[in-house]
Amino acid sequence: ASDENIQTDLVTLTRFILEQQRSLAKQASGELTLLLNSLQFAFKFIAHTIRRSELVNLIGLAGATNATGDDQKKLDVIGDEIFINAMKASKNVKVVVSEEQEDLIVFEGPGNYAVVCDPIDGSSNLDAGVSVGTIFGIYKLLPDSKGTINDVLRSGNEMVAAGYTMYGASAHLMLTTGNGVNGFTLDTSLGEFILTHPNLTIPHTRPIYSINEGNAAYWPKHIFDFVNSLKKPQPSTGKPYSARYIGSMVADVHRTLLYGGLFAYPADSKSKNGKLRMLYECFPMAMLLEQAGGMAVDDKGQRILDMVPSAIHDKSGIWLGSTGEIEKFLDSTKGK
Ligand code: AHM
Ligand code: MG
Repeated sequence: ASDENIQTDLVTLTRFILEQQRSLAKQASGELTLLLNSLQFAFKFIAHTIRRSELVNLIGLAGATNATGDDQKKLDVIGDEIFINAMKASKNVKVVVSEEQEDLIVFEGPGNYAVVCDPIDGSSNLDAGVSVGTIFGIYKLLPDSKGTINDVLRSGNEMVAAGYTMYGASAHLMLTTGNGVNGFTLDTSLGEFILTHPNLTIPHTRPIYSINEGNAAYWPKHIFDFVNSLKKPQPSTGKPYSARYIGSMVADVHRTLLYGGLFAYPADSKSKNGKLRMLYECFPMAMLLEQAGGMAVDDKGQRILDMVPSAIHDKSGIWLGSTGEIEKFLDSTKGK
């Protein structure tokens, strides 16, 4: 675009959340706004660190002890530290649950929120330059709580906000505060997330399935049969589904949100409760998908957001995506 065509009235994430706060007069304490600001700082910092570390690893820039990365902190540890420090500094957060921390963290001082997160999900893909992401969900503390495990052992329905940032060719933030989904893209020169996908909705159907078929021998028969049925020419189109699996949840869900289709990680005889974590992987993605007009259920077809974890790192099987595709899965699970 020529200079004359430059968009000069950008909606930054900060502007967006301030405007949202003003329109939600009754909850306009501004605390969630401040918390979202601290979150976006963590995302920018992690995005920058991932970019930089690729170079550090490849050419051994100053500060790296060796080119193999042995003496460097692993990126998921750095991501975790960045996240926890940002939440601590915000003074609006009392409780943090991180995939990288066995126990719940409770901060001293003020704060009315609990944040659950996977700071760098899909980190096994990092060395190949595949997109990874931060997944997060936010609960308001229970009335009169000073911050305990009960603030996070709650159903997904009680989350007040959730989303992810995918660190790919650009950093993409998909956010819901329970009022639809909005997508932002980081403009690195401005240092701002810019609203690029307002009111995002997922296509109602799309013949794409995304599942690790290497586990097929461990699946229950009805799941095996269902996935097989997708590989046969479909009555409506005469063509089979396409398979797409990156192996990085944020990237697979991102594609599913934008293009439609089905993403699943079911439980199997090897991983009896599935692989993905209920609190900070399944719930935030389920909330986003539903807010975008899609669905998210477990292997038995129960709604993900209705589940209640009994421990912070509990897992669940998950099927999420376009309503048309999930309904097809639900039909196939009836009575199984
Ligand atoms: P992680 O939290 O250890 O990174 O694992 C979660 C990742 C997800 O991003 C992805 O959907 C899944 O593991 C892929 O698992 P698999 O390699 O078994 O297909
Ligand atoms: Mg993870």
